[in-house]
Amino acid sequence: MSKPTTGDFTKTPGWLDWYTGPSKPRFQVPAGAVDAHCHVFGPGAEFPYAPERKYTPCDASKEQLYALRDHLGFARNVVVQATCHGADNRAMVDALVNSNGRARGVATVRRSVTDQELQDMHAAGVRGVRFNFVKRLVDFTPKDELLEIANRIAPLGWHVVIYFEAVDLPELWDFFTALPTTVVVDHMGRPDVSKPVDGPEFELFVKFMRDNPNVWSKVSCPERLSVTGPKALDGEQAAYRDVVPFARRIVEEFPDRVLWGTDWPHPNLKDHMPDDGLLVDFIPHIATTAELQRKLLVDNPMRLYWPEEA
Ligand code: 0GY
Repeated sequence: MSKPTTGDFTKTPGWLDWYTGPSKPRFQVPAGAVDAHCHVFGPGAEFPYAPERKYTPCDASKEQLYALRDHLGFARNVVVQATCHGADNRAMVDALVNSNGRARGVATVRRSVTDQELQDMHAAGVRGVRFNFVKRLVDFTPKDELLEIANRIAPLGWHVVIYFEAVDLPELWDFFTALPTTVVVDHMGRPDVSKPVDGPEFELFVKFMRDNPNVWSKVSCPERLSVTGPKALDGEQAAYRDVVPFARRIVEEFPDRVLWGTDWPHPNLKDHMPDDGLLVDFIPHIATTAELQRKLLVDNPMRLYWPEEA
């Protein structure tokens, strides 16, 4: 793949560029697999980063994303609006309309969005909005504004993607359970994987999914959650092995409500940048049968993002 550039902006100090030479995964994903969580950044010279952003990334273009898709053996992408673009969805929408129908998107909108803008985004392939509660990434948005947005996008058949840290789930519970749409949680609600998989914190997340059949989870981002890191101990064990029990538990208990994504180009990683091929090789450790793999990578994302073809 080509090298990352910086466009007209200065990257956040210490910013890690995405991995330019991802390995070819040993795990072959099923035909029609969807990378259901990835981003584009800029390029900044064409699609400027938002003034209110909390970080300035390296550029990560649609061409680079689609080259990675092909390299890893995936068929489609779900491009999620990244916080560095705020509520300016142009880079994400541009990626969708230049994907030959092989990408759908998740936008960030404010209360001021017009019905026509929502219709236009729908025509481009947007199928959801993202509500972000991670304080290092975004400023606070009032819950009444978010609920108003959720009620406006519900008739379009869109869903809400929520991003939050595990410790904040109790406080956010009532708001989440009041949402009128399918709700997709990013990265399993960011569990602290140094705590037990059957401890109270993760049990609460499992209960959240169990009690609310409209809640789905992305079992993504082991590289973000792992303490043990990418190094496998021996041939038998996965990279990011401390995340395996958490993701596997969710896949096995909720096989019809899980999604997987690379999270390319991996914003805000401080210690290491993952080899995307290695991330794909993580999948059979958390979805251990061909049936679970097909649901995770094909059936579920198709039902949510391309229901007309599912
Ligand atoms: C992710 C995670 C992060 C960032 C964003 O939109 C974003 O800036 O999502 C993060 O820093 O944890 O899903 O890409």
